[in-house]
Amino acid sequence: MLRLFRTNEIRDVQELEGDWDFQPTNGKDGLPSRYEYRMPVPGCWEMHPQFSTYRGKAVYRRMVEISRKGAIRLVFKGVSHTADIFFDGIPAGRHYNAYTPFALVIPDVEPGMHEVAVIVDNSFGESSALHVPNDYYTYGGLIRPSAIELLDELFIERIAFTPICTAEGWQGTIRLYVRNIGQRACRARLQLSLAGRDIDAGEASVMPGETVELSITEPFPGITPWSASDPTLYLLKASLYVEGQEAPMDDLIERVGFRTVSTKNGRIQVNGEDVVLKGFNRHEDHALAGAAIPYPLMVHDIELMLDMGANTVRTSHYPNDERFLDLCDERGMFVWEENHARGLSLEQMKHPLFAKQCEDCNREMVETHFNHPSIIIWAILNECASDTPEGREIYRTQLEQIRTMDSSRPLSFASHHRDRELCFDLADIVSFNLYPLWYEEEDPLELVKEARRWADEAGGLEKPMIMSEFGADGYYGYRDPSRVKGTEERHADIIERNLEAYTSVPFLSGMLIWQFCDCKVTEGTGWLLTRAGTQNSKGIVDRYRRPKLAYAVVKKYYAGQLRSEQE
Ligand code: ADA
Repeated sequence: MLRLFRTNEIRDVQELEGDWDFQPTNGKDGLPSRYEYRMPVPGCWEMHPQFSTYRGKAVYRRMVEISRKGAIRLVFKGVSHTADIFFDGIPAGRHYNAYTPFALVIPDVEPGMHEVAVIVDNSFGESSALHVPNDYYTYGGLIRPSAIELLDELFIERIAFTPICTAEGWQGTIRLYVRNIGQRACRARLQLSLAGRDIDAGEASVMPGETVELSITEPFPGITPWSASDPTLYLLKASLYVEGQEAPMDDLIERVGFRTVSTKNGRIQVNGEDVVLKGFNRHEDHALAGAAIPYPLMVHDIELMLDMGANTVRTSHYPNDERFLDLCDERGMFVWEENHARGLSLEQMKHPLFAKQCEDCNREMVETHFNHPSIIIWAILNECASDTPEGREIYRTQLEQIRTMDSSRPLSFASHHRDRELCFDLADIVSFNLYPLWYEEEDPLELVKEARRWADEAGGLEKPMIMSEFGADGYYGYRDPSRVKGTEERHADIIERNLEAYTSVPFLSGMLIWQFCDCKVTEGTGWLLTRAGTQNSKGIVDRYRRPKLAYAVVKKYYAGQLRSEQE
């Protein structure tokens, strides 16, 4: 299942799920001559008993049947972490970053059987600026779905929908991107349907090798807006006609919602109404599935969060699987989505490939996830060097890059620099990662008030503020009346003291617990990579989703609070 709705009725799309041939290459280059193993896709190789700690290169290979002559497009929703794609043994493209989708077009494919092979590499190395040993685990494999699409010379590459609320009612700006992969200039006509309206989206000439943008803004009277309590979604169908042909050549279906996000008077508004974000940071990690979380377990995660009364999830620290974002759209769960970076020092940010790898990640995140109404915040660079003048320039560049692509959502970044932060003026929302009662013996109420002062004095005056991380370790099953650090009791106490403080102050627009579920971390040296059990144990549920004592505490504050707000 690529998405939770059908994305094409005309274009022929074949999902490449199921068992692929698999071979670790143990450092050797090129494709192997023999495949000894089978590996499920989507999946992580760490789920195979022989590869539970394998880090390095491995090849996934399968045969595909192409039914007609022409171009094909190979779509990968997530390969962890670097992918080298081969079609019939010939290099077809490369992609860096586990957490963003990418696609490759291969022209002039003959009908018949063909080989698709992917060299997957999750090792750390000099050519990787973002993927470094860290407080989470980068699994290996084709961790998200993949597909093969049959194309003609013109196709709709993507659609970007922006809802607009005016005094006259709801409108939508729809931008369509049509790409010519053929040999001749073509004239394209686009037809749209959305919310019961059929719309002529105009015509354009597209030269070979070119991608052309068409944009229209239309009124959509009588639609029901998307909100957390009533997450109404609409299918936006685009059909592409080529001059001289009666039937459409290609189509693309997106799913959209009408809602606005704004920041005024120090608060965050959805559809003009102030909201307080109550939720979790979540790593895509599960004891039985690694980063390739199957759909029923994604549903389980979101149901657990809803059961506790949460309304928000932060995709710490990378863009998430589109099926999970689809689910958030459907269940009315707000999303803070961020690019892939955690805790990089200025020296790491000066890596020669850092700027390019971030720019690609930002672009792929915003372009591919643009239409999810649940995403209400884009963020960058969790806990990086935003306390230095050089770091500030990098933050400025990346925030500008995202703002140019999408000015309809507020931007933020999570900072742990306290009164040394230099970038609050660049963002729309100020966000703090602070761990009172865990890393420091501080009082959460005093600290949150102090954080507001730091923000006000450092360019964040009158901007909404979020406690984007707080929490404590609690080892599942370690219960002891002593309530020492690490017990479930102490974990629950610390979560309670934090939530008590954050729900009591009038100036917070959000609180996101670190974290929803325990997650595996990279094994290494130093305090971060030698965490007990090689995992970050600050989850409210463990890696199997078994609730710790803190679960009931969260539910008391989130679900109880939400109920009393409605009354
Ligand atoms: C940081 C970081 C998280 C996690 C957390 C912790 O704030 O953003 O990824 O490492 O601390 O558990 O200490």
